[in-house]
Amino acid sequence: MASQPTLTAIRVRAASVPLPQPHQTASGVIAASPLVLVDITTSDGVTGHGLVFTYTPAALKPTAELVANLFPCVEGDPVAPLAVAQKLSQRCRLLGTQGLVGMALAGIDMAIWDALARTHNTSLVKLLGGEPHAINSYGGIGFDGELGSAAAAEAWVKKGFQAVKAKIGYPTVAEDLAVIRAMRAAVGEGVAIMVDYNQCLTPTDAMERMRVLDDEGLTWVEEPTLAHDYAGHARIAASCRTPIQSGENWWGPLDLQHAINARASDCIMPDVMKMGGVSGWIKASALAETHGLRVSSHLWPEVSAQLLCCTPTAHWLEYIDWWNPILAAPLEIRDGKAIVDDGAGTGMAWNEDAVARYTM
Ligand code: SMN
Ligand code: MG
Repeated sequence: MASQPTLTAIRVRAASVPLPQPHQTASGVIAASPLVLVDITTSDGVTGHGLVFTYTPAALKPTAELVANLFPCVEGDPVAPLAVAQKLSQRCRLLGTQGLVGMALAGIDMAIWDALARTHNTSLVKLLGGEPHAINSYGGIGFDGELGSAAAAEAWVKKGFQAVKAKIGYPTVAEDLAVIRAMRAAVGEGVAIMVDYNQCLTPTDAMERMRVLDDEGLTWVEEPTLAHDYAGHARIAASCRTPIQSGENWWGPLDLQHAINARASDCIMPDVMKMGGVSGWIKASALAETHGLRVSSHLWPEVSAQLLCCTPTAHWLEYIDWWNPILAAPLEIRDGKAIVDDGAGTGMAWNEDAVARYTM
């Protein structure tokens, strides 16, 4: 048997990529994406890529440094991402694996899975034993008011999308309702509409608002209250017919298990970074299957599309194009579906000329 390649070097860069328009949520505005680009090279000369999104520039350089500082723990180890994830999580037991540490670990995990797939000259989906296929995707809409949200919804549908998701959490539920109805009027009955509160309500406020929104035919209502208030989410979910969606802020499969135990969410949308990279997603996907929970994705459309191909209860892909400026081959969407092709790796590789412009 040929000897297994090993992890030989890492390159970590910090970049800030401006959004085409600032993305406003009920819990803050994002005007640029602070990104840590992780490149891990193997003894075969293959380089795998991972991407960490730190939400705020304040966390960018510290996260980049964490990635660089953690790599020596696994330098020289085989290109075996599950084994590396296990080793790193054990090494970080006293420190903890949430927050910036978890994000840094996920960047390393994504890069090693990418390297492994590239070593075998195959895609992540084929490496995992899945079959590439098109994935239904939705377009995101910011906190853009009645007119802005309706116009944005119409624009997504004109591009072929069959689902849209808007930020809500306006001062009154009447305004939330007006935004939802304006979008519905713009896109018609056949298009799925989701809404996202980004954790801005108390459970009681959310239950009150859901009494008003429950007849709007929403596909889901996302994070109505604090992401880690599983009991609060469970009370809201039990009080309404509209499915409650959550998951983008859960740290690893254990948070998912806690959410499942509490019946916090009717469907789930892990974030491949906060869930612990590709290794974390695989475990979350198995838990979701055994509990009959539909799985959608959060950000990272390239790698998430491939992972959804391997997720038995796959639901919707969240499509964003924010990171396209630095990607060599951004995800392609046709008729509202993400096209998962036969390209090697996770689908994330850099457009180096562009990276040079945005690196800090
Ligand atoms: C979100 C994504 C990225 C930045 C802020 C908020 C979000 C979503 O909650 O669901 O897309
Ligand atoms: Mg969200």
